[in-house]
Amino acid sequence: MAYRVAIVGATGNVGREMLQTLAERKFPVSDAVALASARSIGREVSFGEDDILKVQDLATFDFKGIDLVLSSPGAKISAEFAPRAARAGAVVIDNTSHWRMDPDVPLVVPEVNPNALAGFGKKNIIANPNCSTIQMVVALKPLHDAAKIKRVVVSTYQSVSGKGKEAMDELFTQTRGIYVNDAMVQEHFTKQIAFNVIPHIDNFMDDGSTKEEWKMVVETKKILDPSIKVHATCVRVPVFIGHAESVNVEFERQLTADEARELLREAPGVSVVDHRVDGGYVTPAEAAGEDSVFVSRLREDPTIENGLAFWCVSDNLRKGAALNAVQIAEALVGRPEFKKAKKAA
Ligand code: 2RA
Repeated sequence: MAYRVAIVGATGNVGREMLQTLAERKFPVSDAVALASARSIGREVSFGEDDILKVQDLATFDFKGIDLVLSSPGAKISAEFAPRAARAGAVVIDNTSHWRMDPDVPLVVPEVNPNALAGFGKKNIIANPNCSTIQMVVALKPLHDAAKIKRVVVSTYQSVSGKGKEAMDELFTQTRGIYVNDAMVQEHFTKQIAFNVIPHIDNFMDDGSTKEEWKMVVETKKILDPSIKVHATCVRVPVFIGHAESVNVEFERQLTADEARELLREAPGVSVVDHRVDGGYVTPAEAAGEDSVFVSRLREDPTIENGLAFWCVSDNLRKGAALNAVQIAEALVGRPEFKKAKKAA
């Protein structure tokens, strides 16, 4: 069976990666439709090696007959269009923050909580978690199953592609400008991003944390276990693609670094690269374009009881967004609830 698939936000960083990932993984697509806001109508996007799709207007598109929507258009747009697509019978897999904490919307990382997909029919919407949450929970899941996590303290090093194409251009322009002595252009970041780091991603909340940090807290609880305490500091770094995280975990029982390494080696979606020599770890430049969550620098933390620290890196546009969405689609179409809903339609 093949499916009619619409990509919403098809001209953005994640939308283009979704098209690429669908083609690479040979997801059974009978018909692909590229949708975006009115200003992108008529632009062309590639789908696989041979197909070019002309972008159509999201505002007027009729979703009748579409089976699946993969979307990454911005939270406000998603709030408006997703229920419209769902009413027309499509299942929306949405990458924005709008639906993630809705109790009637599953928030899914297929390696971690695939069974949450059973609830997709409540709204016909499934949420894709935030990029920084996805890579962390993929690495935490096998460790939590083995030794039950009490608390996580994480610091992120997030690439500019998480903020979109214009943000990538700003890093490029500022870097070049510094070398050739051009005036500094600063539109998309609150401070200079070239040759700098910025401890601020998304809006500030009343308690002094940022929304990106809040997302890591509440999404980890929803996906993995509500009893896990998470404290996050999210930082933007002058890297184009690939988010890195320094993760410190406190468990209920002791888990040695060797045990953790063995568990992670067996875990789906994880690649362990952990050699205690120069270069024996993975950096964002090496993770870009790859599907895995890479775990390095595993070591016990003797400053707390049952403490463990590690470094993890992943391509934020792939596992952090497009790949996770396509994996959700793959898992969904294999589920009996989905097949039953399709038959009844
Ligand atoms: C970022 N978390 O990196 C966002 C993207 N979802 O800014």
